[in-house]
Amino acid sequence: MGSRPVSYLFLSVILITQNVHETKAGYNHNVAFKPECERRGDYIPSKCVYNWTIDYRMTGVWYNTRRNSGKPVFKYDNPDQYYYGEQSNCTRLPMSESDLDDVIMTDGGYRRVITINGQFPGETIVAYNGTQLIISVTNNLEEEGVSIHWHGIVQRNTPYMDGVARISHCPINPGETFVYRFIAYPPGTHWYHAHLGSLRSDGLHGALVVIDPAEERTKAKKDTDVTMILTDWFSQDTSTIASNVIWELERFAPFMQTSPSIQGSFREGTCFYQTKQHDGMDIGVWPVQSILVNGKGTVCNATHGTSRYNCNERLEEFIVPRHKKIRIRIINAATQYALKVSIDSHSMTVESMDGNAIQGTEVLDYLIIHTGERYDIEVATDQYRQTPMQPVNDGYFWIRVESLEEFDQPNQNLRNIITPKTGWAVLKYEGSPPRRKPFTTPKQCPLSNPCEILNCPFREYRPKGSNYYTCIPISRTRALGSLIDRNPVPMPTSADNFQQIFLNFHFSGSKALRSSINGHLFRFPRLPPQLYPERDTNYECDEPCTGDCYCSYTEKLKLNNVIQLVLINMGIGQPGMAHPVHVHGHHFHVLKIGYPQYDANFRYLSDTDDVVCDDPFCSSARWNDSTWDDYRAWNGSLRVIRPISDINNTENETAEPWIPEVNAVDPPLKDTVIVPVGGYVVIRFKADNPGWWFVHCHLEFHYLEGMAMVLQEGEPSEMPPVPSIIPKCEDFEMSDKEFEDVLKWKPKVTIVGSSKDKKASGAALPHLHYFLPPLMFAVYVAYSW
Ligand SMILES: *[C@@H]1O[C@H](CO)[C@@H](O)[C@H](O)[C@H]1NC(C)=O
Ligand SMILES: *[C@@H]1O[C@H](CO)[C@@H](O)[C@H](O)[C@H]1NC(C)=O
Ligand SMILES: *[C@@H]1O[C@H](CO)[C@@H](O)[C@H](O)[C@H]1NC(C)=O
Ligand SMILES: *[C@@H]1O[C@H](CO)[C@@H](O)[C@H](O)[C@H]1NC(C)=O
Ligand SMILES: *[C@@H]1O[C@H](CO)[C@@H](O)[C@H](O)[C@H]1NC(C)=O
Ligand SMILES: *[C@@H]1O[C@H](CO)[C@@H](O)[C@H](O)[C@H]1NC(C)=O
Ligand SMILES: *[C@@H]1O[C@H](CO)[C@@H](O)[C@H](O)[C@H]1NC(C)=O
Ligand SMILES: *[C@@H]1O[C@H](CO)[C@@H](O)[C@H](O)[C@H]1NC(C)=O
Ligand SMILES: [Cu+2]
Repeated sequence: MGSRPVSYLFLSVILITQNVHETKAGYNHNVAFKPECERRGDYIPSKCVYNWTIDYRMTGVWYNTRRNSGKPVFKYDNPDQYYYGEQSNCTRLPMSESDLDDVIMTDGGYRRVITINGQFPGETIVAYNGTQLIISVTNNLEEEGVSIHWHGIVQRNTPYMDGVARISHCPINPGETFVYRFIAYPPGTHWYHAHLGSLRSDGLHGALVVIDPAEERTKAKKDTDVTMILTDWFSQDTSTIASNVIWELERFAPFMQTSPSIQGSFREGTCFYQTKQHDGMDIGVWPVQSILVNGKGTVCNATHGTSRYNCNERLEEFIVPRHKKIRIRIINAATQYALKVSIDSHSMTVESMDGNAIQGTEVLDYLIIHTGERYDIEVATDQYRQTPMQPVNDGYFWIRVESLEEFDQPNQNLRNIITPKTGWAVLKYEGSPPRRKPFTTPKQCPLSNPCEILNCPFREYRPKGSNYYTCIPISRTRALGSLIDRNPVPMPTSADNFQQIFLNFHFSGSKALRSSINGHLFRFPRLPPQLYPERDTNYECDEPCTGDCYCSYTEKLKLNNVIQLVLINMGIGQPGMAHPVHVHGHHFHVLKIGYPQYDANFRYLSDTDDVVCDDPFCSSARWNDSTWDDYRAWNGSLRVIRPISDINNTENETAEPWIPEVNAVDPPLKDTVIVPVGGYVVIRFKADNPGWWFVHCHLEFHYLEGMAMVLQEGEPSEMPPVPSIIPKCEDFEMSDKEFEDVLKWKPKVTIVGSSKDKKASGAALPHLHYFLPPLMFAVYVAYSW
């Protein structure tokens, strides 16, 4: 690889349909964020309106919505040139780079995606805290129901707007429009995604940024503030993959080690062994084809430098000013893979997690982000290196997004080291020469200065080659003081208002190991409980359940109780997987993360000693030390009384219970947290948001299989009333008697000329257009060619 200018790599940042819709800024990630509804002076807009249509599109196709035609794009005689197929006379014509900006390229392959107003990912919503968002969603799909969940929004007073189809409301049927209306709260980097089946992984997702207006007046506001949505990508629909996974067809995953041009069919002799992460535990069920950044990626090795016919090289490029502190809002929207993010030559400081500010003192080299999570990072753009490969002023750097894959299975000793799947994007300093590819190399982590990695799904990394690492658990970060002032850690004042529930996210079952919580595979209730609060809509669970129940697993929370959930990941069925657990309706405090026992190489050895299981699947569990059940034991202020240096002093243990590594003073707030294999996470929140809230593993295949449950917060009488006009979805059946009556009906015999009938028919003709709200008309975005 020489240093010749790489002219084919022209990466434009002007994105699809930026100017097609006047009411919004579009998916514009390269400017400092401005809310859609601008405020003037101190005026904060009370409402922002969005108008969405959900549609199918193909990747790699250039659409002309005015002419209702699509033109596939492809390479042909020159690996640096894309062409499109002109269907009127079946010829191919070269495409300009700016034309290509209107194409959803993903990794260069062709497949169906689900889009919002023709875009993937959907537009970024930016709103001020406290603003009312009105988002009209028209389902223009042929056969799938739709619902949109606003991940990070707590939906106070509006639990039926939470968008979990079959829990919070009914699926939006094809052709229907549902107008979501809720308050943009709390501030932070959030996102939205489909929450029925697997449409989220087929493209239905985007960023939702809530800005605290107070922040705008402080130096917390950045000149450059961009979103970076990460996802793993496959050449097939997620529902196809999900049904294949159930039959263990992943062994013959069709696109292993192949380019997108030979995808789509099972190939004899291609066998995928589920890959392993550092602790020896499983990662994704299905091999990932590529990793996308803001919808762009490649199946090839982008750092390799050679252009090939099957390599898409239109990667995402972030153009940033020099000598500034910029903010990148990272969202992992992946189906299944945790992703490790780094920027060559740069370190990063984490500002917030799931939208909640932390004391930004941790300078990191790598950030591991699990699906569902968000991290805001600050990056100083002051790195210049003069090397043969990186001439001065050549401000191009690789952003690397890697899977955690380290081993594959044939080698049981975990010695078969594999290259992780990698996605690439480019950080480009303003004023750098055009059309360059970065020449930067990955980070070096010498023993004298080991690399810091935030949020490992295990305790520690063993050195690799000459590189050394330190894992920082998120429980070691501390919430910003002002955030704790607004959201103090709820403290129980008596045993009566403290509810502690152990929830085991794991695989269980006597026939086959399936995704479950406490041994329960989730089955959606007959009707959305939120819409039928007084009816028992659940499929009842057999209790005790020892690993095989298939039911609408629900735990009741008493209103205003302090809720402590102990999320565990234990029992037979190992090797397991770390599960990113998302709790709807709340941001919770992370009090403690407990890890299992590891061997000298930090491979999983056995489950934690802190928790005792009552059955082999660990469908019910408790603390080993029963004094930990005492609500006072978790009073974090005791941590201050007994310093770390006094850890071995047990003299006053009973009088002053103390649990190692608990932070109940200023723990971080999150809404999604990773539960390590063999370990646990203690989270706490106050049950002050009545509603039915979904709790689930955010890995798509696990949630689809049953790793989900419902928290019923408050009694039905304590729930906010549901608007009577909200659409309902009920089972339907006619009795024999009712059907007999149906058959008895006969059309009325009309006597022609009867004045009475004329009058009746006139009255029966309503003016239809009065009844059709304007929203019922599907919106088609007009692209300009
Ligand atoms: C949505 O767009 C359609 C067509 O552009 C328009 O008629 C309708 O009023 C819009 N609805 C809202 C809520 O903005
Ligand atoms: C085919 O149609 C396109 C678009 O109308 C036109 O630009 C091109 O010249 C045509 N090619 C031939 C060979 O007719
Ligand atoms: C955000 O808006 C809510 C009301 O919706 C308000 O209670 C809160 O104080 C606002 N600011 C912050 C920083 O939470
Ligand atoms: C990409 O290619 C370079 C150069 O051959 C190699 O060093 C690197 O390991 C490759 N990366 C991946 C993820 O395959
Ligand atoms: C927690 O500890 C603090 C400091 O010792 C004390 O003031 C407070 O009363 C304790 N709370 C409970 C519920 O025990
Ligand atoms: C409970 O804790 C004790 C002391 O640490 C330990 O010896 C024992 O193995 C633990 N029990 C379980 C079931 O882990
Ligand atoms: C506590 O005891 C353990 C085992 O005896 C020892 O390794 C450790 O250094 C002690 N810690 C402190 C802070 O004294
Ligand atoms: C134990 O508690 C007593 C009474 O609060 C106190 O005087 C003593 O110093 C404590 N001992 C230790 C080792 O903390
Ligand atoms: Cu999971």
